[in-house]
Amino acid sequence: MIPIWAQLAYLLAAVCFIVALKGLSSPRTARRGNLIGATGAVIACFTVFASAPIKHAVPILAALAIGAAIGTIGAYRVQMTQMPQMVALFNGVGGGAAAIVAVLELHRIAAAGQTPAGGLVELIAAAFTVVVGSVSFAGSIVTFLKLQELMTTKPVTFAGYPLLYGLGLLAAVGFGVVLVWFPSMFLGLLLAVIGAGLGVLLVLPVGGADVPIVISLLNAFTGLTVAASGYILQNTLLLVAGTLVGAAGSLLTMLMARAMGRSLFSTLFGALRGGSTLGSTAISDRPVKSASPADIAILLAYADRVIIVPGYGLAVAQAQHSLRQLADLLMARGAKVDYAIHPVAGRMPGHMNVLLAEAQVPYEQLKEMDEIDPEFKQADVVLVVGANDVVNPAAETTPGAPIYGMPILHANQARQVVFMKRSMRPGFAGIENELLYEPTTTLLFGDAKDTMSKLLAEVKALTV
Ligand code: TAP
Repeated sequence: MIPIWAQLAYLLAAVCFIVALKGLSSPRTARRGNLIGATGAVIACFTVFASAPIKHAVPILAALAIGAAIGTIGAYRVQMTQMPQMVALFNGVGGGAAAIVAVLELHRIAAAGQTPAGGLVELIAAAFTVVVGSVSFAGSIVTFLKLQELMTTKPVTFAGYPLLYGLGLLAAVGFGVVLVWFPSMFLGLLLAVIGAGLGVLLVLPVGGADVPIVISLLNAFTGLTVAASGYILQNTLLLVAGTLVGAAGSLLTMLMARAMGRSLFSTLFGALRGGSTLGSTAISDRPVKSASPADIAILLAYADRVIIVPGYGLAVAQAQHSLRQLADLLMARGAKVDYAIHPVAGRMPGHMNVLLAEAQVPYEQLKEMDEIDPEFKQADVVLVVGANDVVNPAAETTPGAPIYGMPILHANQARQVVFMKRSMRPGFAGIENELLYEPTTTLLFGDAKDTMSKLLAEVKALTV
């Protein structure tokens, strides 16, 4: 029986998780939300230890210390651009842990030789946790390998894929049913292997640009397995926390798929129909117009309306601080300046918001896609800093392109477009951007941090 104080502590932790989610929904309150969520987790861990006698406390505490050390060092060391991989790994470990708990419970139930207290439902929850937790674990490892470019980021398909996947699903359901009638650790392990195989198969056909959507889906899977293991262990907090993660992950998955202009099904299995293939990365040698920082400074200094489109290259170059100084200077000269934030700019949800918030850009200047898009027609200059796919018209004009159907920022409607990038190489989707060749487009070649400093110096010189 859980003491009343412990039940109240679990309730407090659950409230912390809900308030944390609310905080995480806006860049302004995200940091506080994160801290509140972490506080909830600490309260939950403490309550587990203090509310009942714990067997094997020493190895559990040692595991906690090792995990906390790895997590802390990893979080400090990871580059902002590698955050999705890190989230994938953390998520996968959560799914794997839930699967291990369920296998051990099956062992306990089988050894006791009697129907568990929760009856059939507990056994169904155990079978579900083992399969889905293993899918999440193995799938997350493949997403990590793809995003870290330790394996190809292109969709991987092969002739017998649908048959193999179908057989895997059948085996998971079939052995799951057998396990419910004859619980054993062996069947649990067999289900874990089948789940891991399904996880690998689920992620292989997904192209690099869609991998973050799958990370979010696997995150939702982990949430559901944690909720199910809460049922197995009769722990209400696990049930609540898992349900919250499952619901938040499902919503995020749907929102991201919508931002990419695709259904979840075509995100996962589009490559099998020959749909989501990556484009050619060949670089065309057609002529483009390029200019020096001094030329672009004149263009910007005399513009009344400037829209900045930040992208992945801004994060790589870490040019956000000089970009903000440039924007401030242009505003001081009387221009109206805004930042157009595409939902999948960069490499993770909210990437540009985090980056620009770090440079103290006021939130009011960060405009979401729907809000800013009609304003491109009135813009004198659009400054595209390290972005590419999010302004690529191929998303509207080229059926079969990997980004076809994705809503884009219509930078092409502005009077002048300036691209700051290092070369003619394409963006993440690997396809050419026709906008680079338009007569209204000028390229300012170079690392964005370097060229941004030069541009800033030139605009300052014009301002004095
Ligand atoms: P991308 O299309 O990847 O383009 C980035 C551009 O930055 C490239 O053209 C690159 O050109 C330039 N660049 C790279 N390093 C630079 C540097 N140091 N200085 C200046 N330029 C630099 O970026 P995007 O427009 O932000 O689009 C995001 C893409 O990532 C989309 O395809 C999206 O689907 C995908 N994706 C998004 C997410 C999320 S959830 N945000 C996650 C994973 C993938 P050069 O090499 O010529 O410099």
